[in-house]
Amino acid sequence: MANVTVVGAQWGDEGKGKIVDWLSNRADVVVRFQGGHNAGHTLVVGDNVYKLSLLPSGVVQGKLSVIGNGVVVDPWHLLEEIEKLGGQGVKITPDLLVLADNACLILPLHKDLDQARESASTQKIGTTGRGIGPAYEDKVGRRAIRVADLADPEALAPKIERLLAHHGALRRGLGLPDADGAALFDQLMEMAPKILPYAQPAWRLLDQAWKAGRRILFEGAQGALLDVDHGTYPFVTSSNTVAGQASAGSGMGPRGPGYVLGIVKAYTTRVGEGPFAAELNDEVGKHLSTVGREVGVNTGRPRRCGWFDAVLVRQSVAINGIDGIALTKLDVLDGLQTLKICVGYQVGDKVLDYLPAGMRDQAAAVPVYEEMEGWSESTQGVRSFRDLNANAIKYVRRIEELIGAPVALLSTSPQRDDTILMR
Ligand code: 2SA
Ligand code: MG
Repeated sequence: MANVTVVGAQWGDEGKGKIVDWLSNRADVVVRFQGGHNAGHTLVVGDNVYKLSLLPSGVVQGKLSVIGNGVVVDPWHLLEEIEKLGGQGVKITPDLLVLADNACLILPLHKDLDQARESASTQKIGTTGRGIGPAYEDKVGRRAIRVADLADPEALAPKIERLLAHHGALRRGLGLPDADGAALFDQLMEMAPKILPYAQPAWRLLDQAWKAGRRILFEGAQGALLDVDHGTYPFVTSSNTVAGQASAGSGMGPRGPGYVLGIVKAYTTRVGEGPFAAELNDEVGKHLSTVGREVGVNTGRPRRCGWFDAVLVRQSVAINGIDGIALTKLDVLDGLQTLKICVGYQVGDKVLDYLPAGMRDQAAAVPVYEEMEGWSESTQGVRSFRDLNANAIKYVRRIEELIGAPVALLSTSPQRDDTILMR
């Protein structure tokens, strides 16, 4: 296996954690390249359930794990997560975990801003409230504090001053008290010795790993429809979530991503606000939500549920360069009499076969559905494609046809071993 990049092909929560964990076995290095601790990856290994939000899923398998430069890092959260996993018997040391020294930090003031904006705004995004957006703003605004700055207190002090000058005005506008620069400096200095042992030029380590023939697995977070360019803007996260970001967010360049595996749930969910044409507010929606246990890993928010949207996933296949998909949670559809697949959007008097870019068009899109017969048999835990019932097979084949990509993996339960390799 060459390098593999795993990305969410919908709005996140497609089951990336399980698939990355499954693939980690066959990889030498696992790399996160965007997002932060807004991600929520659940790994079920036997009786153990691991919930990760910032650490690459490879840590659970003891694989060399890298938090790349494209990630925004809340260092206090990172230390907590390391400790929490330690309590579950997963020991994380600087031999196992590498943090890019050029990654930008999420600070308490970013979280303040994220939360204050969400409560004040008339157009809520439904963010995770973890400071992700504001941290990326400071990164592209060239004001961020980066991991490497923690090793240089003399340079850090004026950087904090500049950052606070910018945040002062924003905070006052939202009725927040001024942030205390001296206290922030002290907090950072206290934390620095715990974080710095993990800090390294990650691009260099990846370059060496690549040259030594190591297999690298890139672990995407969120999903393509939450991408800041390609998603349902402005109801998106603040990073590029598509596979192309694996290059820039790790420092490996275009040779990085390799085979692109899109993770696709057999129906659709989304957390937070924003357009969702195939959303269901009926009994079927309730079925998907309850049977699929559709609740946010980090925030515990219920996820909105709807039919499979082939328009979105086809677009996702294109913008990510997806070679094959892993289809997850097919078993959640067990017992539904009729299944619908969204195959187009009616916008005004036109039927589109793609998601229009305009915010009002996205909100106005009415799904055009195709119907299929469901099945009553259980598909849960099925370990061979031939053992699926005929209607389930038809459904999977129809999805392949509509999205223009083959199903490479089929996951039939949260358990690591309930994974069918299709080709
Ligand atoms: P943010 O916090 O700025 O990234 O929020 C912006 C939008 O991105 C969505 N978003 C997510 N959607 C699904 N899953 C995510 N991760 C957690 C999980 C979510 C949780 O995997 O369960 O625990 O609630 C995630 N992260 C960001 C978010 O809902 C906004 O729509
Ligand atoms: Mg998730």
